[in-house]
Amino acid sequence: MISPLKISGYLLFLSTVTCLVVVLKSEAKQSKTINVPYTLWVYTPVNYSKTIKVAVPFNTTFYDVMLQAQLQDPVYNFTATPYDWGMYIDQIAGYQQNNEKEIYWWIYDLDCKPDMKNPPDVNQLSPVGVSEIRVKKGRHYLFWYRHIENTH
Ligand code: B12
Repeated sequence: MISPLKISGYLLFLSTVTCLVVVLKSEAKQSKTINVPYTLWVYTPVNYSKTIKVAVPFNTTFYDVMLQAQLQDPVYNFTATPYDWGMYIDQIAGYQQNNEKEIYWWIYDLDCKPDMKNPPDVNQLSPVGVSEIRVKKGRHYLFWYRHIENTH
């Protein structure tokens, strides 16, 4: 006959092990590294295109991807201004936004590689800025320097 004390001891041990497994699993998921494809396009029609892959932990912000990208390749150098919404990107690769001509940097969150023959539309614009985008496996991020028309 097993004593009730022993049973509760076993149960306590089992629940501790289960908790430990759950914690370890979630930590492993968090520390998982993903390769994030980040593309630059300039003008419409696009006359400059470049893609880089940046290795970052899952769920990192896209702003952190940008910081990492500019360390890997100086073409990805950018300037940003802080607002309540996070960081606003006003220049990448030497292309400064132009208020007069209404040309800005637009961020697209895509489920496949951007294709110049079938460019993304307004529905594929990210609803949030770079500080709020959490990068996910399988997503492609495009920053397109283009006119405001059909975007906002
Ligand atoms: C005008 C405007 C723009 C202009 C900004 C022109 C400029 N900077 O000179 C344009 C059309 C270029 C633009 C772009 C974007 N915008 Co905008 N924009 C607005 C809008 C309609 C009004 C802002 C404003 O003038 N406020 C009044 C002034 C006095 O206050 P302000 O603080 O000085 O305003 C500045 C900031 O808001 C900044 N700004 C504008 N948009 C964004 C977006 C982000 C993420 C940040 C950090 C700053 C920022 O530019 C404004 C003018 O200098 C708001 C909607 C709203 N109701 O606020 C959306 C809004 C702020 N934009 C939004 C978004 C998502 C974007 C984009 C990220 C869209 C995209 N997918 O590319 C891009 C920014 C990309 C980048 N380069 O970082 C969202 C932000 C939501 C969020 N949680 O992040 C808003 C709230 C619209 C919405 N979806 O409801 N935007």
